[in-house]
Amino acid sequence: MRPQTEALIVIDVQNDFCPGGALAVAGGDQILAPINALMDQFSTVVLTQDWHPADHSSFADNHPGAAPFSLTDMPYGPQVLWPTHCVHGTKGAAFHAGLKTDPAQLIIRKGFRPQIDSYSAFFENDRKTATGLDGYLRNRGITHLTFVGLATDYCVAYSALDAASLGYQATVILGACRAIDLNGSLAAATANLRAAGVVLND
Ligand code: VGL
Ligand code: ZN
Repeated sequence: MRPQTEALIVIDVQNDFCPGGALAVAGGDQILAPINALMDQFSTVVLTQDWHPADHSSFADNHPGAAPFSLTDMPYGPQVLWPTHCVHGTKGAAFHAGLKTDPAQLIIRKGFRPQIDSYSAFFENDRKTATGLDGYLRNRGITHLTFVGLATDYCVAYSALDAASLGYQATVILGACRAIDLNGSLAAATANLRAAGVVLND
């Protein structure tokens, strides 16, 4: 068992990010076994869930004429327009049935405000609106975070980068993550993670 100062943060292991889902990440279901096994080592396990209303502004479907995976300008900066995914309450938004959820003490939902997307478990894409996760972890004296889940280059990377900038020791276990890899986003994300001092493990 790891020290009580460590937490495992499991990002968005939801049906829509797994094979057959609306925004399927290749091999997304291959990480279930390693994540489930890792949970046994941590006294604090947090799960996140991408949790969008149907009218969410990150969906290409809500921008007439826009193609999925194209970029748009939001008041907070450029935003990828995604296929409609993880609509709250749908099967696609549910955790993959193979993910152990009993060990989780907290489930953080993010991306529920129609006008702001949220990749990070800490801050929405305006980089200002907090999810509350930092307060929860700090309150419990947690200083070391290990990140796993989907997708490496979006929600996992943004979460780990925010963790580092908030002062946590952050590690990403790449073998327990899978990437979307849109226009070089995986290489960019790993470079940013290394530059921020996030430890990348197999
Ligand atoms: C994610 C794109 C859109 C993720 C969520 O979980 O990485 N990516 N929404
Ligand atoms: Zn999303």
